[in-house]
Amino acid sequence: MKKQHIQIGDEGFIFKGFANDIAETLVDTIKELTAMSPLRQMTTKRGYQVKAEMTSCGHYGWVSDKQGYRYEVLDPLSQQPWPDLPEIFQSIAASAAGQAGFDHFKPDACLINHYQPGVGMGLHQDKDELDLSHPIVSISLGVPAIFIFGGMHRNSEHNFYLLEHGDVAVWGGKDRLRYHGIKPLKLSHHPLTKQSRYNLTLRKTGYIS
Ligand code: MD6
Ligand code: FE
Repeated sequence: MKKQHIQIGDEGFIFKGFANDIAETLVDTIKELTAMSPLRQMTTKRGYQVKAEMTSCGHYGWVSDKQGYRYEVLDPLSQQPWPDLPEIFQSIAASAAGQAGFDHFKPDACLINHYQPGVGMGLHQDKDELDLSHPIVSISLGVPAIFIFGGMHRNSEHNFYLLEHGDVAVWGGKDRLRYHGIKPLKLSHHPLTKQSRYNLTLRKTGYIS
């Protein structure tokens, strides 16, 4: 049976339940990864705390501190390389990207976000990657969230979409730099994640590895 998908842009899609069959394995894998590179709250250049807890796996990890945003090959907490990108992350991401029309997607970075009730993420663009021809693949796990999908400017009109456990969003091409965010999480419960939500965003940084 072909799964339902929602088109959110010319080259942007939400594939409902795309990761349902492996969702429990993904959550277990996140727990293994965060035992190696723990979730932590980062700060921005201006000294604000990023509310969602974050960590990374893959060759590059996304880091924010007083120097700003960037990709780093070492986890600043341990000064060790980030954990390897699990094969199951790579394969689900490549298959979702393929469904969206982006063949041969080979991510080298995966940002893991963890949200508790009341925590969201403000409107932002994902533009720290060097090669913007690759899409971003985003996997939602646990408690549902409302995704805000805007345009090329912070104040462009925006739409709201529900991202539920197992949903996979993919966007790239002309939608790659659209502003987006997550509304503060409502109090809810999921058997695998309790009151929280995880989001995996898989990227190809375009940096030489
Ligand atoms: C989230 N996601 O879903 C936050 N960025 O928790 C993102 O910021 C995001 O879902 C780029 C592409 C897909 C995303
Ligand atoms: Fe983003």
